[in-house]
Amino acid sequence: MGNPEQQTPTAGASPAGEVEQFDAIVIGAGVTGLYSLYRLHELGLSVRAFEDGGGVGGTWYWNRYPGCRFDSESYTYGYSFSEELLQEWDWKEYYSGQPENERYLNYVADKFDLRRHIRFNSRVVSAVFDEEDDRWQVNLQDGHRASAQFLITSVGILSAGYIPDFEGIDSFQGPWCHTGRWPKDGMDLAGKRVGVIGTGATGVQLITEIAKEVSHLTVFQRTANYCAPLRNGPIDDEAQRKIKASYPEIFKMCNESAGSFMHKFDPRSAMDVSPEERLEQYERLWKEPGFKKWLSNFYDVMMPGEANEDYAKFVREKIRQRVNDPVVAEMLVPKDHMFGSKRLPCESGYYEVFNQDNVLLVDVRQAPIERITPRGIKTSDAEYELDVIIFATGYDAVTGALNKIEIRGQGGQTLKEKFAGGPRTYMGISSAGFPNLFTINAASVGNFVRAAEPLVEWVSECIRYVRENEFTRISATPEAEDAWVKHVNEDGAKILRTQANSWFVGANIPGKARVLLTSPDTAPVMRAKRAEVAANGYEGFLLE
Ligand code: NA7
Repeated sequence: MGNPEQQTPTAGASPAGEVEQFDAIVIGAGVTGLYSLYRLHELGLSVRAFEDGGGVGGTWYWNRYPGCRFDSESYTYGYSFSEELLQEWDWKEYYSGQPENERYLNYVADKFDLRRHIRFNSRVVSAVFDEEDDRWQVNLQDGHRASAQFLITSVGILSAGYIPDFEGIDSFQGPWCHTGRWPKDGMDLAGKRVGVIGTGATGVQLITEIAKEVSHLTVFQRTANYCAPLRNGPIDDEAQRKIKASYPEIFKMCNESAGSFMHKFDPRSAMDVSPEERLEQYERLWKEPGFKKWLSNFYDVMMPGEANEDYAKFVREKIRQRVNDPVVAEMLVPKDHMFGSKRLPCESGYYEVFNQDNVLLVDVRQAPIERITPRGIKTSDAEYELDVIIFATGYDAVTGALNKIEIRGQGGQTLKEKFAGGPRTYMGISSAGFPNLFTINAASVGNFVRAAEPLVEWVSECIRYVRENEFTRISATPEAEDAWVKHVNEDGAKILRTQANSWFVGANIPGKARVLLTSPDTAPVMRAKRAEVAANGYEGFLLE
């Protein structure tokens, strides 16, 4: 499916052949791109963002599929940099849906007058570092060209959609799309026989919503997930007032937690209390909304080991209780990976969908998809006739969006070649041989905006330092990069996120190196490391 909004580019239409000159170029106008624009503009730099989409929002622009919403608390997900913005914006639901999230990011763009610095419908195809004048030459698909000293890739961690290379995909006679490119005008699913491939966080949200309108739904599941009730609801006026009065405390809590969420682990081990007390806590937290069920639980529930398996058993039982047919229930119960080793989807009635007469669950681990046919999907067992196919098959995470751009650094090497065995960066931000490039999308951890905001602030501060001290180049030293890669590999191996084959480690993409794609550190540790690096005159960076 193509771009839902094909318009002519807005800002920066320049005469043919002219190369626009800026201090900094930002690729992407999503959450990090918008804030990067804001900060760099505040510093007095001339900045331009190039955005592939027809509007701002990134993830919240493209993911228009039914059911798409936050599963972090809305009021922890907004920007914190402007008190005025915090007080002006009313989140309507505890876990806000895509339309409102897109509206919020548009509101931010308008409030801070960012739109005039963004050129929409502008796909960057290559960026080449000019070693003569220490500037990035950026080329767009439509032939537009621009140059800047600094290049910031705010291209998102989950933006390069992945559709498995199924044979016959183009022979299918009905409409099909990937959830991350849901058409702006929607898909007509009412009364249709719809097939969904994928049961990750996206599939779980989508399936629950579309099961209400389709005539028949076939869900192709390869791996069952541990899903837990989201328990969303509207924010009433009194709660709104309380939230607005508590932002300092809310953000303080987020800043102190490992993943920047407003939840704090119980410092006790699950195994140090009696089975009754353990179960009482599991049950009490299960009734709570969102991620609290595990992020406020005994700390070792989210670490490989006995407590983790104990909690997994509890969640499996919760799933069994909600599905009428015991055979289907067993198919939905995850048994092949640790609780929390994959991203945990939140749901609002997902399991009950499988009690509907018009819903069929197909196990494609046991009988894999062989091909897409003109009439539907053929597994090794049967052919399923469908009117519409939806791919909720995930993303080529973190490096995928970077690799779509030909980024050439010193000596003509490309970032794609350099990252072939996994990302080679210093703190996710900078890569040796790619001066003045900030791979901001490769450095976020946890609750996205909470992690992105301090990161963008650090990068802007770094750029200010470089300019004030009249350096023309900054890049990671090969030694700092080697040490960081070693840290990611060694310490990453111990954490829950590397234990299963998921996008966290690139294992969802055939042929992609299996490496932790983000930092193994908690958000507070990451911020402290970056602060120390800056305080030591950008230790680990080569300033020329
Ligand atoms: P995910 O979590 O990567 O899920 C993708 C799903 O697609 C998952 O169930 C996969 O099964 C399935 N998949 C992928 N390839 C195939 C093939 N070839 N056959 C059958 N099934 C397949 O992506 P999401 O979009 O759901 O979520 C991404 C993030 O967005 C999420 O973590 C949140 O942070 C928000 P598998 O599990 O690999 O067996």
